[in-house]
Amino acid sequence: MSVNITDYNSKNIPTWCPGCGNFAVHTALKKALSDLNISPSEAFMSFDIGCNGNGADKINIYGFKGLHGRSIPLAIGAHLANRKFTVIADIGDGGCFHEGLDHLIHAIRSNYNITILIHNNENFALTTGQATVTTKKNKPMYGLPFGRIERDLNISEFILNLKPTFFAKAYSQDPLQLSEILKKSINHNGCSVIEIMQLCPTYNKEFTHEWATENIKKIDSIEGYNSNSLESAREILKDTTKIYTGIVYEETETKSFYDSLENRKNMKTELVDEVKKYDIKKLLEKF
Ligand SMILES: Cc1ncc(C[n+]2csc(CCOP(=O)(O)OP(=O)(O)O)c2C)c(N)n1
Ligand code: SF4
Repeated sequence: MSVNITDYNSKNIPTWCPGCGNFAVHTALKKALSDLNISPSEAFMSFDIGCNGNGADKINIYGFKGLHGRSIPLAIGAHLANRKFTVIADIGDGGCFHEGLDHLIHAIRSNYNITILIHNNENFALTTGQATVTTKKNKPMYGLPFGRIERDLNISEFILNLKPTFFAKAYSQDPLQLSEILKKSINHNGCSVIEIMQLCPTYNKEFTHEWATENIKKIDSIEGYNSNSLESAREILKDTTKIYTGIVYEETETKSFYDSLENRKNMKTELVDEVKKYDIKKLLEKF
């Protein structure tokens, strides 16, 4: 049976601000999943707290909404329990690079077969626009009238330095490109990281569609770009005058975490099939 994009529609009405990039990100996601003929009962998404996390009930899919910054470990758990699922971790730049940074690092180095969707709107939006690591330095933000004073951290370079087996950048208002990237990331057997430059017209007024149209370039337009080369990837991320979208880097040599487990070789069952049930009544009576 073929899957239709509308199968992913939920009855809940989005509460995002008009012009928010989250609308188009959800459209891209639904398109990618339906194009791959993955039904809502074969896909799982984890969410945390944030405007992006408020999308948890806006898509008809198996899901779990957890604490802020904890979307990635939830996705890892779901994936290891049942690899038949397509697993996507949805997270904001705040949750990913502040509350939950350790999870990103270990998901990448372990190479779990999940897709991590980072909504980079350059602020903590749900809590009304505080500065994150991606907020421009010295830009006045709620609670920080003179802006962030800490040094910059280029998160794209940071991600690349962790040597993910799949790393892409996207722009929320280009859902067609994002859905193509998503399809490749879902088919990639390893940890895929997609950093989405997401419009937030409420708290990041400088990052407009006009600015993006002027400054965002597609990696596909770079002649001879080699997405298997870390050097090529470093070159384009160094260029601070432009943002490049598309697949920055990918490699298929590194085995995924699960495929590296000797004790799971030739196993026909998923871990979830092997869960045993014990009657703990007698044990509880002791207390
Ligand atoms: C552990 C923890 N720290 C802080 C908060 C408060 N909090 C909730 S949402 C949020 C901002 C979310 O920002 P981000 O993850 O970037 O997502 P966005 O809202 O921008 O989509 C914060 C700081 C929380 N709920 N839990
Ligand atoms: S505050 Fe920003 S991220 Fe949140 S819903 Fe509004 S536009 Fe979207």
